[in-house]
Amino acid sequence: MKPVQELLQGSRRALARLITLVENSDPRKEELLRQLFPHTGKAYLIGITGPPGAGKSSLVNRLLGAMRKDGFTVGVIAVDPTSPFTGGAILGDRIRMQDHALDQGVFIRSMGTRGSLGGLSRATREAVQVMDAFGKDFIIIETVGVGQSEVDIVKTADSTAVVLTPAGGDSVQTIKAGIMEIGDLFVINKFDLPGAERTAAEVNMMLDLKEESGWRPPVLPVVSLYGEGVAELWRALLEHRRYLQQHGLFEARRRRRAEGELGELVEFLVKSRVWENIRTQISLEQLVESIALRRRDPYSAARELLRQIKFPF
Ligand SMILES: Nc1nc2c(ncn2[C@@H]2O[C@H](COP(=O)(O)OP(=O)(O)O)[C@@H](O)[C@H]2O)c(=O)[nH]1
Ligand SMILES: [Mg+2]
Repeated sequence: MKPVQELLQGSRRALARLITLVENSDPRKEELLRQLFPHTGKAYLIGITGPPGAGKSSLVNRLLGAMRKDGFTVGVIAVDPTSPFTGGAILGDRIRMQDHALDQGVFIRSMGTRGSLGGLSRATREAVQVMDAFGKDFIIIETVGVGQSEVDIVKTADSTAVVLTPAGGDSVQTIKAGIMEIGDLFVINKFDLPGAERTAAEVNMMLDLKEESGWRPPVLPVVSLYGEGVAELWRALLEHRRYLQQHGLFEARRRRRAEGELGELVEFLVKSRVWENIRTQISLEQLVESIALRRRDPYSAARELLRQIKFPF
């Protein structure tokens, strides 16, 4: 197919078009991704996560500067699952990262729940594949670290930086549950604000309490507003990459990612096939009614539905 050839030859227009295509679950998507697959697996994935307003986009903007100075090409996917209408968030990301709007070595894409039928994490992963095939050296995934699906998204990254801020004394305590586990690096952004030292100390304390497992995540003070600490963050990311490679952990992470991808796809295909069948062939109304009226239990109803479905795929 033509867009694939164009993409592989470096067309940014084809890149944009193909991402839109996968995002909209176009019928041609599967075939396109299949064609791209042999060209993927080269890009290094960096996850940037943290609460809304922590300064993730501002940080990515600065990080892009450091990465470009070293000559790397970068793709950015800014995911905002918090709102179905991502206009505002997209605008925010665009404004924060506008330093690189005209840079041919940078490609920025925003994604929200609206455009991604059937799972934001799958849509993100597929957009990553397109950017990877295009030839980006690094791909940054910025996502709000609030729910399970967002955490799942950054779990697929090679290195993940959790961005925290000094705002409020209890911020670290309240968010630690989901995202403390996934941080390979911790950024205390807005280090210009009061309480920053204390937040950093708290995070360090929490990390010290964790069992040693080789890599001790660094806690890095950053002021994205002025670019302070960004060079150190970039260095720490490269150091983490080196650590993964030297300890054979890089392959392990990729294997875990492949396992997750496969599981996700199996579930997705089964689920969509099942509902496709149910919707087109079986009248659900009566069954629903009989469960609601307590004439029938949902387990046996579900089994009856599944017995009528045509497999295989
Ligand atoms: N004081 C201060 N404000 C910052 C810093 N970094 C970002 N901000 C501000 O925090 C707000 C949210 O930033 P944004 O990058 O959009 O956060 P995101 O939602 O995590 O992507 C913006 O008003 C930024 O200007 C910083 O280092 N210090
Ligand atoms: Mg943002």
